[in-house]
Amino acid sequence: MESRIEQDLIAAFRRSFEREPRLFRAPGRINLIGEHTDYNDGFVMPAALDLSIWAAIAPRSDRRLRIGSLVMDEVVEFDLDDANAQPRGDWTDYVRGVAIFLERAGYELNGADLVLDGNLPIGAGLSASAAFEVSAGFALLTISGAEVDRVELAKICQRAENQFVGVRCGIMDQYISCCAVEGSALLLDCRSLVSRKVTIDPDARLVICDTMVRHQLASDEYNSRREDCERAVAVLSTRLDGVSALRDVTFAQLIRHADAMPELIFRRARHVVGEIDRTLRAAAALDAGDLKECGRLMYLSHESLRDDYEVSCAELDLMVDIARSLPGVYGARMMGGGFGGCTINLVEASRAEAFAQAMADRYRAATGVTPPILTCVPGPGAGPVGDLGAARVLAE
Ligand code: GAF
Repeated sequence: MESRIEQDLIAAFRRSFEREPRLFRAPGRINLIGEHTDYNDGFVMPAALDLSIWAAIAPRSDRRLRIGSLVMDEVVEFDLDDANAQPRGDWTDYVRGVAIFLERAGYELNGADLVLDGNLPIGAGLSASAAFEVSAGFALLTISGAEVDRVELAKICQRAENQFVGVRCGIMDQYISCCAVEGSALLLDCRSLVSRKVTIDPDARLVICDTMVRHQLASDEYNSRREDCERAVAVLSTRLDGVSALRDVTFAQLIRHADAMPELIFRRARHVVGEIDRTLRAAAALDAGDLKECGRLMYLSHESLRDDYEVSCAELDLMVDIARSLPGVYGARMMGGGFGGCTINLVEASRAEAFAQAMADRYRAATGVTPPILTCVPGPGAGPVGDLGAARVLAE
């Protein structure tokens, strides 16, 4: 039995294209800790949300892509053979970008009719863009008769976002959308792309609180943080052997060479080097069932993102301050790229409901905004929905 959103998508597809689609789904993500470390070859600890983007798709006999959504009246059309493809500056770029970069990677795609939509809020830092890319990529590959290599698909989706959409994101969001494991977070080494499961104590809940702040300039700020990291690496690699990313630098080495770089660049690097270390410690703490230590590291992560990396905002700081003052909270921090979006809170299971109520009340009293709050139960990665393909994935 399809969910409501799946039924709506199928109905919209039938209306637009007068035939039957297949359905694919890709989840958004949360991240326990490890922020702005992925593009520095560091470690992250994401899990899949049970909110997703779905793609309804049917193949065409020509090389055209026709893309619609539940909320968009028009159907946008592209030619897969257009050698001069330019981004339109809207969400269809994620779909078209992935198609272009799948072909550049050697896949021969069929043309297709697609309708995409989901229940993942856009611009909330829950990685809707990666979910658009991955659901479209999974769908296009499958109807073109190709095997889906999940890690390869994640890399191609990241390339599309970097080079077609123009955001120089790391691999975390696309990786977890493709490779998430139900019931666990993953500790991902963003250099080797090897991950392992991290189990969250059943006595704790991951509570996501949305500030409702959507920052317009976030992608420019994001790209500029990445350049800051590259400047730090350029300096450190002239002084230390074997440094190709901030992952290769220890805290002691960074401090020793602090005078070689501008203070701002030093602070950016201090965040990244410290955050990689915090992420590994948090994984060890969770392995040992030490929720207090994991929470302490989450608070430190927030302070570093706020003060050294400067990607927080007043509303995120307010939410973390409120969390600190509430009973049963192990730790809290801003999550994702920053400048708005959500916090992630590690909360005692028995207090999670009271926490959500108190957070909503106090945030509303301070800002006038009612924050959406949800508890994340880590879900599975992308795949086909409700057909033989789904059975195959479940059996893997
Ligand atoms: C965004 C990016 F897409 C990720 O790659 C990651 O860098 C994150 O911000 C910050 O940790 O979600």
